[in-house]
Amino acid sequence: MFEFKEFKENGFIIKKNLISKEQCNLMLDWLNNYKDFSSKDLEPYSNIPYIYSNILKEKDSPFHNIINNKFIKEFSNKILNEESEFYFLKVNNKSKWIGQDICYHQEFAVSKHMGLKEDDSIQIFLALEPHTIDNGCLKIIEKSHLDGEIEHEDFFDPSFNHKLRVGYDEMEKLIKKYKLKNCILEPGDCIIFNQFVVHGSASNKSDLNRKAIVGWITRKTFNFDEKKNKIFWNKRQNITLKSLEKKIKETKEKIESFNSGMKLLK
Ligand SMILES: O=C(O)CCC(=O)C(=O)O
Repeated sequence: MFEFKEFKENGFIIKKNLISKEQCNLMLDWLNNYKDFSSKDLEPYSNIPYIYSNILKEKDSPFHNIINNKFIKEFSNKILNEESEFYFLKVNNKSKWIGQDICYHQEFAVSKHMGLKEDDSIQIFLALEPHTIDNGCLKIIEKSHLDGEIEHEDFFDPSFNHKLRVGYDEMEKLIKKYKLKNCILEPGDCIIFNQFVVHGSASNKSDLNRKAIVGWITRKTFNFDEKKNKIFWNKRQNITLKSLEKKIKETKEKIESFNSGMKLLK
């Protein structure tokens, strides 16, 4: 399989037309009737969906076709050297006008706290709509998996959720060695990538939505390490609390000193 060699060398493959445009349209229609959102599934300060997480609940959901896709099954079994299965599957919507950016990261920065080891899992990212530079396509650092685990720094999204980000200096080091790739995709195109590949995406200020199916595939023998994950989860909440406390203190100081922050010329 040619793709196997490519995956090992570049850390990813792009499988064009993995599913047809008709299948994508069927899935988009299904999502139009989806109502199972919790508040964290919505773009902050709006009612616009960001995540559709319960896409396999109904037996006749078209997303079962992804779980049973022959190419994905054969490819992941070969890469992971064992019978594999989906660990989760969801749809991300980077909404037109307000869709947020995703900081550069490796999946492993999070997955290692679930008990996953090196080369234990792969990620799929399948476009349901056209992905362009304008609507915030996925950007990957080709071959960055060759550097193994890269240091991440603490970061927060606009809803103050804790994120792990590959920082400025690390990105500068990477770009001296590897290329940045804009993953421009048509509906049905699928990227499969190694969990060490550094990736992120810009915000969507365009007039076109950018939906993608996102999933992790792990070996069937993988056991989720609940204890380890709970320690990580607690650590994240404490980092968030500390940062919020600092922000509150700064805001109080600002109120006391009233300073508009602008350097006025008059
Ligand atoms: O939707 C995107 O642009 C990025 C998604 C991603 O990085 C992820 O789910 O790990």
